[in-house]
Amino acid sequence: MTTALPNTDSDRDRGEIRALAFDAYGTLFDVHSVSSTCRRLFAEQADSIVRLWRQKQLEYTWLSSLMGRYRDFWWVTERGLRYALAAVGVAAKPEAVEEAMAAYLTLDAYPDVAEALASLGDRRLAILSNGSPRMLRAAVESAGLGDHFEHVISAETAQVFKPSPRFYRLGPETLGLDAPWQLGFVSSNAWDVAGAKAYGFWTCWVKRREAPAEALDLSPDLEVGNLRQLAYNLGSP
Ligand code: 2OP
Repeated sequence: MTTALPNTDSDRDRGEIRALAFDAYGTLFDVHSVSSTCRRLFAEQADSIVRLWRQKQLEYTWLSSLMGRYRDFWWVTERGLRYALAAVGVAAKPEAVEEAMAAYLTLDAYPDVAEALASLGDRRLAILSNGSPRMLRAAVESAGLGDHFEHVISAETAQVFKPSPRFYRLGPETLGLDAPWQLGFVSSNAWDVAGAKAYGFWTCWVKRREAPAEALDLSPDLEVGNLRQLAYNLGSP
């Protein structure tokens, strides 16, 4: 049964979409699926570590871009983990840090992803992510999603992270689109959706967690609860 969906299409016309680009971490891949590894490594401190790890990983991408000191997503991810361990007071052995980091290369895809990508198969699909090329290649292969994407586009090419316009520009450039609104951008990270909307994309927010929308003047063109609802809303091109 297809659930009735809030039709929150706003000013962008979805009919102009020529390609869809997906955020990776939190949208296609569940960053909290490192929790089982962290629980084995860090016991009762694991949940605090995983939450702080994701928060710091993102903060370090924003600081890196604002300072003009790009370091790749693997580097900021490791520094975020080191901060989280120190903040929670866990003195982890180097091999434990390595094992937790390795889990980032094999994150679980959310259960709705494969089916939704298959049903969107008559569209041009890409990933547009902060992830380093190696991280994204590993996660896509590990989740068996490789056949769905025409391009896997990494911040590495722009040497700057989201929400910089210099990052989002990679999408239309790589896909050969004439205008930003011909790209439909899909993310579960509301701050990422705001940045993509500011750049001019048609945007869909996949509200995977109970959290309010950003209190900014940049709302998504469509809000869904999962990627199946996105596929249902978009239908065929
Ligand atoms: C991304 O995949 C960090 O979720 C963000 O670009």
